Amino acid sequence: MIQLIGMLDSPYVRRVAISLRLLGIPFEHRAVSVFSTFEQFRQINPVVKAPSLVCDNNEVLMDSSLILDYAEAIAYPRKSLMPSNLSERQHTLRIIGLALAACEKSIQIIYERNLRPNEKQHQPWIDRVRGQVTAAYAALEKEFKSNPPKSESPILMQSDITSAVAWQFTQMMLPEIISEDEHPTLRAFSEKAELLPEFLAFPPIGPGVPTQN
Ligand SMILES: N[C@@H](CCC(=O)N[C@@H](CS)C(=O)NCC(=O)O)C(=O)O
Repeated sequence: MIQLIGMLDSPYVRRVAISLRLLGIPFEHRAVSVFSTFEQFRQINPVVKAPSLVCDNNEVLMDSSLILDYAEAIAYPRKSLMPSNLSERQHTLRIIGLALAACEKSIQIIYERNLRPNEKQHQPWIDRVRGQVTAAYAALEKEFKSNPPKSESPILMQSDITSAVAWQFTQMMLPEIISEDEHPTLRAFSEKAELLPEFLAFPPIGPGVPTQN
């Protein structure tokens, strides 16, 4: 059985876990941390990137979007979380790109704060990244507002999963950066998504990023 390696407090690991479940692909989740169990992770993937996916023939994949590309191929033609229509797919890719940028920039702030000593923090860089997180969520809110997901529908697409996971992650880790009140559509969507069985099955739990300060 394929193995998903990484902690669920990583939005990348969590989007893959939820997607695999929604695609109906059986897998074993191994909660190995890139920080607290670095050596154990290195034995599985010397590059130490979460998520990693150990395939049935022991080949190791990394990067959530590439893993999801592989997962889509396994599930094809039975199921897909991506639209096949070109213009819908274009829009879906835009939403996923915004949500992934929001994750990446949130994580850069967390790493800067936690992994570098106080005296080595560079405020102009933090301010720049903060502006990028804010811009990504402002654009996502605008997209969700103008094209709200059909919340009654149980069919979640990859853009929905990644947006909900990203929002939850930033709210959990950097609540002071993105105001819930300024993102009512995303907030409401995230609240609904987090109640779905596929989200509840993979709660965002983990040791977080150790702090040097
Ligand atoms: N673009 C990658 C980002 C993955 C990523 O940065 N994961 C973090 C955990 S949230 C990680 O592996 N951190 C350890 C490191 O980069 O050294 C993806 O989509 O999977």
